[in-house]
Amino acid sequence: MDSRVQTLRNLLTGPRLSFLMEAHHGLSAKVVEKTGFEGIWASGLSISASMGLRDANEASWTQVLEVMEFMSDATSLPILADCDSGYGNFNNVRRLIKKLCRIGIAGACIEDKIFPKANSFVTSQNILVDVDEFCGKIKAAKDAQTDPTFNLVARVEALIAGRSVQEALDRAVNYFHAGADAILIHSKKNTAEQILEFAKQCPPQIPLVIIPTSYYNTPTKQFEEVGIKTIIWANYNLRASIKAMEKVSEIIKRERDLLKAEEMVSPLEEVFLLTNEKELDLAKKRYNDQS
Ligand code: SPV
Ligand code: MG
Repeated sequence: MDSRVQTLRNLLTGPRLSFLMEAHHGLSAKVVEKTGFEGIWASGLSISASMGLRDANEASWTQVLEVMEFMSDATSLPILADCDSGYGNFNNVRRLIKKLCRIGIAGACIEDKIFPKANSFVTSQNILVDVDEFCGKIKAAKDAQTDPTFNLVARVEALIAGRSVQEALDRAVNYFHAGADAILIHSKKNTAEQILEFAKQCPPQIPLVIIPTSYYNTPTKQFEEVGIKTIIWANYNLRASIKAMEKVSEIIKRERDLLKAEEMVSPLEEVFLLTNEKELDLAKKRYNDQS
């Protein structure tokens, strides 16, 4: 059993509030670990955007998993993989979960929308799948996992699709009974009212996960008070990197030299530290490498 799987289980279901920070490639995964976070959200939006693609299943699932494998190799943290709607039906989900277990991913999140998915913030057309069909996908995922503690998070998109809190609760309870280890309740409202109402009414044995991107102005304490277990900071490293790249590109373009840009970027030593160049040096000596 991979200990990262158990670590993620503890984060999702343990007694205290936990946080997963977004990463979208090996390097950002390393930065998240260095910062001191305990777990990583492998964001579908961020991975596809970093490929220059839309968050609409334009990248194939094997392309996405290739990135996740680099992330898994790059860090010792547990990774919760954003797997959109599972890249197809129950059968695609089975293959997906087996592969995720093989590449050291600690958990998968699947959402109750159709394939191909649309990003919850981009479109007003969020088409939900039937509850029974999604429960079938959850069961298929749990039957397929090769690690007994692999974590399956079922994401409820009912509020995103404009349905009631009651429908979201019904879906959450059904998904939990189908075998989900935790429920991610998502909302695109700019206040947390619906999420807090949902959390108060949800049976306490269901571990809840949220992504407060649109209601970012809510103090974390309020989520803690209603018993939410995990908060995902979903796309902040992607957005931070866009802003940083824009700024440095603009300055270099304008100045036609590097003087002002130098203080805006990490020193090269930091790159070598993150990729652990030192280890390669030592290994070359140990193995009498002549190249
Ligand atoms: C992601 O990070 O890809 C997510 C979160 O699924 S959201 O973009 O808010 O849908
Ligand atoms: Mg996503």
